[in-house]
Amino acid sequence: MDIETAKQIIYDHLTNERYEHSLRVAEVAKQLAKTHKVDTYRAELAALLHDIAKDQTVENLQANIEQFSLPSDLLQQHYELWHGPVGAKIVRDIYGVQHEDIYQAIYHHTTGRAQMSDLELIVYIADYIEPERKIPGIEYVRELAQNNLIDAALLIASRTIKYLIDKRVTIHMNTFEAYNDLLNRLTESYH
Ligand code: DGI
Ligand code: FE
Ligand code: FE
Repeated sequence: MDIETAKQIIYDHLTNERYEHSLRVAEVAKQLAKTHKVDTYRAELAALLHDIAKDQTVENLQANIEQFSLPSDLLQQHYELWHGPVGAKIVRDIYGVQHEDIYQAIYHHTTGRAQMSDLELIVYIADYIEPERKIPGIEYVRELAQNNLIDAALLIASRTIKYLIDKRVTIHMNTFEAYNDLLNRLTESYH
């Protein structure tokens, strides 16, 4: 799939606001991919498509989880965690994007997970640091992202966990596992 086709597809799936968010995430992802020597086409495509299912109603997402035979325990999780897995299936099974790493990057973009690839890290980070995100201290995360993807992702995972605790919502195991794994990878890299 070419980049222009992907833009048209998400334009058709998303509200204008979410479409603009996806374009910004894709720009950041492309830049990070270039800096960190990751395939820029795959990073841009995965980032453009990452929220493709975000504007579906909860009922639609639920129906898609069943139709695509996604793990049924997803339905026990917070509904915010549904659009990544559903989006990954739409991109692969409906639009025919067969790259496994793009599938994984879209699937896990909300929680992260252990052993994220560089492409997964880039989508996870770009989603958090895109220029319209106004989060206190975000400039520091943007700086880290230029130097070390693991360092930046670790900070994002820990901030997300704190934020979710303050909101008193349940936290997915992948969110914790992303944090633990990134911390281990970062400290190992100092040996
Ligand atoms: O789709 P976006 O808004 O661009 O961003 P996202 O997919 O990264 O995150 C959507 C929301 O999901 C965000 O408010 C944080 C939340 N989230 C991330 N990890 C968890 C989570 N919510 C719950 N309940 N549990 C998690 O582990
Ligand atoms: Fe998302
Ligand atoms: Fe997003």
